[in-house]
Amino acid sequence: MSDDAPSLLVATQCAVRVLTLNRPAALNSFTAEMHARLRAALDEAAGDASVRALVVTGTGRGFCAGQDLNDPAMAGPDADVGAIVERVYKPLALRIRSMPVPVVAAVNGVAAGAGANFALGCDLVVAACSASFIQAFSKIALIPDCGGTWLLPRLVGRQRALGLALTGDKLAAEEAARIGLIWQCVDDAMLMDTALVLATRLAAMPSKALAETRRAIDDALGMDYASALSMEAERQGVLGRAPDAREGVAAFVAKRAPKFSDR
Ligand code: T3D
Repeated sequence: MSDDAPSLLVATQCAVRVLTLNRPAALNSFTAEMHARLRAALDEAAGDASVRALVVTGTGRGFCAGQDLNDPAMAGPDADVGAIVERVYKPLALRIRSMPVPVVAAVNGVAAGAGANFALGCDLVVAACSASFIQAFSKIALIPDCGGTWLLPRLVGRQRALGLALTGDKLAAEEAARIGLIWQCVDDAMLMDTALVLATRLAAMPSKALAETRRAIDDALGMDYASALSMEAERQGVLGRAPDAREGVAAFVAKRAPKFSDR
């Protein structure tokens, strides 16, 4: 691969935007430059009404190995790691979580450090059977970032979160699916087809309601039962008055496919 190859590839298939991390020689680890491209591409997709689902994946044998430990701007001896996490990893995690459309991670190979948590922060994670997840932070004397401390215990419970984070052991995709860390593990050859079929299906669904579902589930995790029920009533009220809900009901009654447009 030439040094001039873009570190992020952007493609569109119907209503699905596919973002591919493209630094395979370094297992698609994050440089400042790749962060900037990814951020711009996510912002652009969020603002483009024709985009109704997103797939993120990587080229080569890795999905993403987290921070590029050779990037002097971000991992050199003088790097302020806390400031970097605040400046790039926190906004990345929040951007994914606030996308107006569903985000599917198609994990094609090893996902380590912030690369693992970037994937786990997506709405649905589909991984190739040969892929793996590594909370590599403890091996370089750091804690999980890019949302790892929040995501891991919520996805797999405190004991498994600590097991993964303290040991930094590699977790095979099949086991990740078995314990509920990810949505699905598929044959390597089926990864992109599976992710694209899933994303295309989600793209035809009511985007606004899907994004509100994500927000409600995340918010409910911090609420008591009664508060969650009140939150559901309030937000259902807003969605119920929106055009997509009217279209959904009208399509059901008319026995036709709905055409959703809210975003
Ligand atoms: O600024 C900050 O630091 C704050 C942000 C922190 C967030 C983080 O993500 S911290 C965690 C950083 N990531 C890691 O610690 C993972 C480092 N990589 C690995 O442990 C291993 O590469 C893997 C377990 C992921 C894969 O192992 P393996 O044996 O399959 O591949 P490999 O031979 O180690 O790597 C292949 C190439 O990718 C190799 O380059 P080479 O020798 O062929 O020229 C290797 O150096 C390169 N590579 C892999 N990971 C990184 C990397 N280069 C730079 N940065 C990496 N993170």
